[in-house]
Amino acid sequence: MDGKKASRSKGVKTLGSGESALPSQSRRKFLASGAAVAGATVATGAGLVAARAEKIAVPPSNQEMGRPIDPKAYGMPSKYEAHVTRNRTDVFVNKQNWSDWSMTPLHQQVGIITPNGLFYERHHAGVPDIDPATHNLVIHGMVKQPLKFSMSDLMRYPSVSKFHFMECSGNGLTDWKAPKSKTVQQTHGLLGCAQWTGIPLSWLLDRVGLADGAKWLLFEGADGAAHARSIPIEKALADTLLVYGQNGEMLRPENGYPLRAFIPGWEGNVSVKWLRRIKVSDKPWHLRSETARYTDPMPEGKWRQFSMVMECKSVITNPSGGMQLHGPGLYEIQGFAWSGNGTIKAVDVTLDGGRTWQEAKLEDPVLDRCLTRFRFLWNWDGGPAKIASRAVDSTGYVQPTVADLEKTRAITGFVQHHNAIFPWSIAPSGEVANAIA
Ligand SMILES: Nc1nc2c(c(=O)[nH]1)N[C@H]1C(S)=C(S)[C@@H](COP(=O)(O)O)O[C@H]1N2
Ligand SMILES: [Mo]
Repeated sequence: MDGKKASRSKGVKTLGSGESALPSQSRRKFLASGAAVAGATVATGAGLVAARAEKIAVPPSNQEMGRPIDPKAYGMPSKYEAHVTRNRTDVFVNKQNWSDWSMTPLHQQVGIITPNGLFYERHHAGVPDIDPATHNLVIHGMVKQPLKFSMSDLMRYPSVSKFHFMECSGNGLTDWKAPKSKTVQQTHGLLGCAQWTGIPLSWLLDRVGLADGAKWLLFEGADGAAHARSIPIEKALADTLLVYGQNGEMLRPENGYPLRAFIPGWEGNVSVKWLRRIKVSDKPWHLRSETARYTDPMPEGKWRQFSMVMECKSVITNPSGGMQLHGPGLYEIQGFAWSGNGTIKAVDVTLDGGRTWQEAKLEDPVLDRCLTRFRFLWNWDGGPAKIASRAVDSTGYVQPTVADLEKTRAITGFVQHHNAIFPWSIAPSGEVANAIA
C-alpha cells in the first residue's frame, strides 16, 4: 500500500510494518495457514518476502556523528515526511481564498489523534492575528452581571481536557456527484480528532448569572467574517467548552488561537474560533450561517435549520483512493468511525459492494464522540472488489446508505451532513478508486 514501502537491505526484502503489526490472533491464523514468517517465501498483500535468517544483514550504523539539534526550535517532522500535509480540495475551486479550507490527510494518520499541523482548517475570512495579552471575552445580554475575561483570567480557572472529533458539516459535500475526489483526504478530510483543553462554559455562565428566560447564546468570532452562531442554552450548559489548548499545546492560529468554543459532537461550524463575545438571549438570531448557509434541503422543497449533530459515520482509510495494492494476499483494512451521539458500538466491512458484511475489530480506546480506529484482516484474491465500512453507534443508529438518506433528505447541490456509507473499488491491477456511483 501507499506509504508502506518494504525497505531493502543487500537485496533482501524485509518484513513490512503491516506484517509485524498483525494482532496476535491473526498472526496465529496467518502462521497456521502454512505460511511461516522466516525461512519460507510468503506472498503477502504488500508483496513482501521473508528471507532466510542467515541472509539477513543487520542494518548499518553509519552515522559517525548525527546532526546537532537546536534546543530552542520547535521540533519538526522528518524531512522524509514532507509529503504528509493538509491539502485544499481539487474538486471545488474557490475564486478567492479568504473563504477556504484545507483537509486532514486521514490515510496518513496512524492513531486516533490528528496532529495539530495536519488538523483540517476552515476559515470564512482568513486567519486573524490575535495577541493573547490583549484578547478579551465578553459575556453579556440576558445576564445578571456582564463580565469581561482576559486570557489570563480564563487560564486561572482549573482546566479540563477531553478527546473529541470535530467534523465540518460540509465534509464530503463535493463528492457525491461528479467530478469526484480521488483520495480520502479529499472525500472525508474535513475531520480531525484532538484532546481539547479549556474550561466548561457552564462555569462562566454561573459567574455572570443567567437571567430568567435565557434560552439561546450568540457566539461571535473576532475574524473578518465575524462568524457567529446561535447555540441553545441546554447544550452550552451540558458540555460546551471554551478551549485554548489542542493536543497539549496552545491552539494554532488557524484553529482559533487564543480562544475558541468547542461543542462536542456538533458540526464544526458552531465551534466558533477566535471567540470574543457570548451574548445571552431568549431566542436564536437566525444568522447568515443559519439561513443562507448550513441548512439542509428536505423533500417537498423545505429546508432544515439547526441540524447540529454529526451523525454516525465511518470510512476506510487504508486502502483508499489513489493507493495501489501490490498483488493478492493479506491486507489489513483500516479506517475510522465516529458519532456525535456517543461511542462506536460496531463497524462492519463489506468486500462485495454491500451484499455481505463482516464485523471489524475496534481498537481501544473507544471514546465518547471521538474517532475510533477499526481493523479488518483481508485476504485479497486479486479479483475486483468493492470495499466499504458501516458503523453503528451506542444509540443503535446504523450508518445509512445513500438510498436510505434519500428517503428522508433531498440530496442535491452541496450536501451538508452527508454520512452515507462510502465505497472504494479495487481493480485487479490493484488500483484503488472512489466508487460512488
Ligand atoms: N470565527 C470563526 N469560527 C469558525 C469558522 C470561521 O470561519 N470563523 N469556521 C467554522 C467552520 S465551518 C468549521 S468546520 C470549524 C473548523 O475548525 P478548524 O479550522 O479548527 O478545523 O470552525 C468553525 N468556526
Ligand atoms: Mo464547517
